[in-house]
Amino acid sequence: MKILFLASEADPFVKVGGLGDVAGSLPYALRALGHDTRLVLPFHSNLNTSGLNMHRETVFTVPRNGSDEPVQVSHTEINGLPIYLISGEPISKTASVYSPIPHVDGEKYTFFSMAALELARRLEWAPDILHANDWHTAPAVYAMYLKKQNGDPLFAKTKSVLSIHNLGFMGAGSSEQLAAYGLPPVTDEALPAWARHMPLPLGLWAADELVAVSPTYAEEILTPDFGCDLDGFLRTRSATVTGIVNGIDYSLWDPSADDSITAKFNADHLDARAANKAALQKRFGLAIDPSIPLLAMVTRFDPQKGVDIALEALRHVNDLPWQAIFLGTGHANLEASARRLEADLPDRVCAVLRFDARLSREIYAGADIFLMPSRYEPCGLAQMIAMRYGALPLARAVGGLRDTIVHNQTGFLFAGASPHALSVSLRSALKKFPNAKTWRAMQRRAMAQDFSWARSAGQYVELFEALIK
Ligand code: NHF
Repeated sequence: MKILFLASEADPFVKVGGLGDVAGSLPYALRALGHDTRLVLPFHSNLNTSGLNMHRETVFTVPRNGSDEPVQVSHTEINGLPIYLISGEPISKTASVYSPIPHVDGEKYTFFSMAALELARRLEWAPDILHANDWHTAPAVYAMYLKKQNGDPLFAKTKSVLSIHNLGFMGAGSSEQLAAYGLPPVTDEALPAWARHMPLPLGLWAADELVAVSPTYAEEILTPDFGCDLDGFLRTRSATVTGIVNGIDYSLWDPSADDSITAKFNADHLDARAANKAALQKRFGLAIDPSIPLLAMVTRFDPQKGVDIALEALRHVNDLPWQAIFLGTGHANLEASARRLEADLPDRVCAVLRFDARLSREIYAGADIFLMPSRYEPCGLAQMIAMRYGALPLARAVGGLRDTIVHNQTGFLFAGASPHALSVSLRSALKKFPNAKTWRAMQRRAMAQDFSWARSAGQYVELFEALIK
């Protein structure tokens, strides 16, 4: 199959969130399964292209409000995967992948989406599958739908798939930009009126298949609690909604080969893991004691992630022995709450308020329990990494967390997004911790899970094949 894969960000060029991990892995995994996958990204000036051989592929224009908007395309290759980087005025305007100004991103990603489709034409490369991701590339799905309606032969056989990594971000405020590139509102009343001219809803409306990044998230978005007011519309499309859990890159996340950690280890040599915990305790001025459970949270400090829930819950279990490290940055009020807990419990809590990829690895390798009390979690990657490194996740049973963690087997799940629910679950996990035999058995089971990309790419391929049949 020929698969045109569009994304706003991809590792190793740039990674802002989980989408960067996905777009930095899935296209390679699809290619490894024998499919002609090609990745298209916007060429932001802050992209890391060091060591890559880049060459100018082509230049062309896309129509915008009666004039022509110039597009330049560069080409490179990583591990055999062709990658096209799109430049042009709307993209060079900002150095960063996402701007806080809605219409700036609306302009950029509508331009990018239109340019990516036009690129396929210039390459005379008719894709079997157009695979878009989130709101940024959803306009391509809608634009292709319109092109097909107008009898465009290039896309006559192309099917579109839109992956939903986060339904909450829809690209609001881009209506004028969509119109400028010739994308009118839809009139279908199945879509709520406010959504008829917004990038993500248009993509959800036009795509042949919708993929949520976990089976549970696929169910959740059909409900009022998680549907962001599109649940009614999504229920009308429920036959075309599936869930496929993301993977993690096993070569990048491997505790037996990770140079960032103090002591490498694997499931057969878990003893060696203790040195990582001791190193963390020492570095952060905590009592160096293997018998005290070390809790950790590595996250964006965002209400979605439930940092506030974790901070409050720890106060509820203050009668038990534990230590905790928080790593991440984000909302100022959440950072301040973390600082307060650290000030109140200085000998057991450490708040490291920065982005630190290396330290995150040391934490995965040394922590005993990894907290993820997310309010919603489409898939979640950190719990899979934690399991791979033998840190047992303690997470809310939501979205991908529910699909990847087996309660009391590979981690701990609890139901409500509240400090009380978390503290009850944490209390029972902390009680289990002194039983080294059971704990180790859980760690081994967690480490043995298969979260490889090969597995999810296989599921995507099955879906693509069914679509084009
Ligand atoms: O893993 C990549 C990521 C997910 O749960 C995560 C999220 C955003 O919130 O699919 O997208």
